[in-house]
Amino acid sequence: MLRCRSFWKTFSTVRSTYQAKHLTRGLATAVEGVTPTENIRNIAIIAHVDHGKTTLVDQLLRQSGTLKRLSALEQLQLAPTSSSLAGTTADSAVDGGFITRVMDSNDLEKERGITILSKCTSIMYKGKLINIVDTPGHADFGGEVERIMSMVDGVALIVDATEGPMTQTRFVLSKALQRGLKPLVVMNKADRSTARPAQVESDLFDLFATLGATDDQMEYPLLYASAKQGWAQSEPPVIGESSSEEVLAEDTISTRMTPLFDLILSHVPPPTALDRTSPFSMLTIQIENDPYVGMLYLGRIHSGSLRVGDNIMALDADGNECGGGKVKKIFSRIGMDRVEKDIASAGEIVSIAGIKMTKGGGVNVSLLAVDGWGEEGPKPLEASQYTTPIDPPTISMFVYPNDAPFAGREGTKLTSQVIRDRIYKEAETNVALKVLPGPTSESLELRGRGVLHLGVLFETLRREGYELTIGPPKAVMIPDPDHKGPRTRTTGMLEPIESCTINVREEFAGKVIEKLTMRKGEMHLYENGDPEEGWVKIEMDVPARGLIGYMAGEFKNDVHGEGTLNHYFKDYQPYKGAIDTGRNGSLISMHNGESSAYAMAPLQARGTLFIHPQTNVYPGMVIGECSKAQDLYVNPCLKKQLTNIRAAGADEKIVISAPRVMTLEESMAYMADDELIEVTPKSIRLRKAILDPDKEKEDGGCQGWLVGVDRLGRKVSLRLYILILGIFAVMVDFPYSNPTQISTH
Ligand SMILES: Nc1nc2c(ncn2[C@@H]2O[C@H](COP(=O)(O)OP(=O)(O)OP(=O)(O)O)[C@@H](O)[C@H]2O)c(=O)[nH]1
Ligand SMILES: [Mg+2]
Repeated sequence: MLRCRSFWKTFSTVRSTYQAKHLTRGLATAVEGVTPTENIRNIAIIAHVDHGKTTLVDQLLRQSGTLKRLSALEQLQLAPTSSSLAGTTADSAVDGGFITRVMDSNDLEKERGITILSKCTSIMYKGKLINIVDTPGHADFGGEVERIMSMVDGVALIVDATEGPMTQTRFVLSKALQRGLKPLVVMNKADRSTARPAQVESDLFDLFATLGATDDQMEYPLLYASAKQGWAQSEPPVIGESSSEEVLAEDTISTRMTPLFDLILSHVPPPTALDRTSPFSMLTIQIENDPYVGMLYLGRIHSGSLRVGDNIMALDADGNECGGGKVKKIFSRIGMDRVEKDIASAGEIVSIAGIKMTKGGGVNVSLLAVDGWGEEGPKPLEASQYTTPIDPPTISMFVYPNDAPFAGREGTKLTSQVIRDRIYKEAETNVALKVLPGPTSESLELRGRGVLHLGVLFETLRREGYELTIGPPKAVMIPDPDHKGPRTRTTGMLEPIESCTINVREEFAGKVIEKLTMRKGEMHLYENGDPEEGWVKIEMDVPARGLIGYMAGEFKNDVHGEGTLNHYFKDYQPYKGAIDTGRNGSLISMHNGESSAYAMAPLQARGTLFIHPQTNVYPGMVIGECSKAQDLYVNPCLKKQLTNIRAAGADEKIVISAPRVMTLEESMAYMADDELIEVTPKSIRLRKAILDPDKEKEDGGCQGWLVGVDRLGRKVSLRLYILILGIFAVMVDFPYSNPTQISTH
């Protein structure tokens, strides 16, 4: 893992240098000055996860001449050695002499091989400026798709020619249709022998109809393509022929994507409706931090023009001034490179530097020219009008400062105040993230779209040097408006339900259905695929809390790695009752020290271990999963007593199996209700919320007093509450505080 990480670090640096060098400078002249609106196209690439969006953008960058071919020496320097890439999910770094996955530019994206943030790039084609927004396909990052919809005038919906429309295809298409955009469809991966274009085409048509597309939207144009091989065509390929790779001379660039370029120009409307004569206005969609120029506010200019040196103000959604300043720099993009501009006008997608936000300055803030608004004065652009409504977060987690015995050993940012500041800053740009006060003054409640959404945030924080403790993920419940009578935590409450589509081999279907039914899932479709291939498609509605533990790990085991489970938020339904996931208890260390192979060997019979020998442990740290449904306190630090007596035989050889090492997201999905995860730059440790239950019983600050339990199952003293109650009783002349009344009974 460490080797992979260090490889990626070096690789990223080298790659960024090459990216900057190989993005054509010729485009810089083209985007200089004001681009006429009829020469602009703004398009988003949307799809289900892994359907090939980023690979398609790579091809558009290459075939438009924006990305240059690497020299032989550069290719050699970038080519990964087989050992350095072992265990990573990303494809080869160089393909056909070009850098791949240009848009997946941040470290986490490169390591995981997925897109996490929406990003914008530009290309020039036939004298037109095409701004392309690559979006993530994973359900947890759906907020990223929603937020960029207002910047574009068209979308390219990518669908895998084998898999067909999936859950996230439905989600992103519904968002595009809601905004009234007319999608063009690219059936990608048409080179694969498993492609079934006719069936996928029919499924797509049904999906458009089900989502209530208008007549205009129903007449979507469709191209068959292979982003990997770099071609697009209007006819379905003849299987066998399509997969033949084009052989090009060293310096020739393929032009086989031409049908797609032409379709973008003809199908996506230019932003001509936007008014360039009014004063400047723009809604910020994304905020980036640049070490040289500071905060950059990205968006599509809604009206007017902007020049370097102009004074602008920032208004929040309620019209309150929340910042402003003199424009220092205006940037557009080529590949992942920024290109400076002196002037930009309505319809263009730009980042602006020089604005200082005073309070609440995040996304959805309107940047406006200071003058020229007439008597009415400047008004904020209504976010609801220009952005797509963001679906509610479904998962909630509590975050605390790290208070475990090893706190402060590995991180540099430890206090609740620095953690709080960083998380509130994140919430300004991470539109699907909600931050609320937590159960204690030092804690926060974070609400997000899924374990991966919040997991990526925690992973980012630990890389920045933060140490935190996080509580178990819970589904966000909302009150049922139709419920009459008293409410409890579950009575009168609605819980989020996820619609799941599962594709598995027939022999594993029973196991998956059984597990999801145990988790209160309801099946409403079981469809046999091609009998020769033996795959089935299952659709089930499952409470979000039931999916939390199942998605990460257990599902993969149940289907032996062959199968997919995709889900999207369906609706809120009445609480479905307690879920027994059948998780076993934990093996918990009761000693402080270094674990030893001698002590761990016999523990293997008690369950599965999570740690290696020579790992530092503390009392209350979870070191494994017990084979029974109960927690077991063990001593993993026991050392063999040395004596002076020589034994006749050799010592028995100690054999320790490889521990089960979980990633942060796997740990989040695995943890029990009374457990916490300690997240530090170097370690992810599972621990009990109460580290030492015996000590807690003895003192814990609650001796002899009434004891309450907080939302994490931790004991809290009710001393203060009793004191307040007492004072209150005296003040209101509570009957029992009157001695005469007591003596009469
Ligand atoms: N055979 C084949 N594979 C493709 C094609 N396009 C993409 N792939 C592969 O599909 C995988 C996913 O491609 P990406 O471009 O990362 O997919 P994505 O839609 O950007 O994924 P997310 O951003 O994570 O949602 C990679 O392994 C690509 O090499 C294609 O046309 N044919
Ligand atoms: Mg991608």
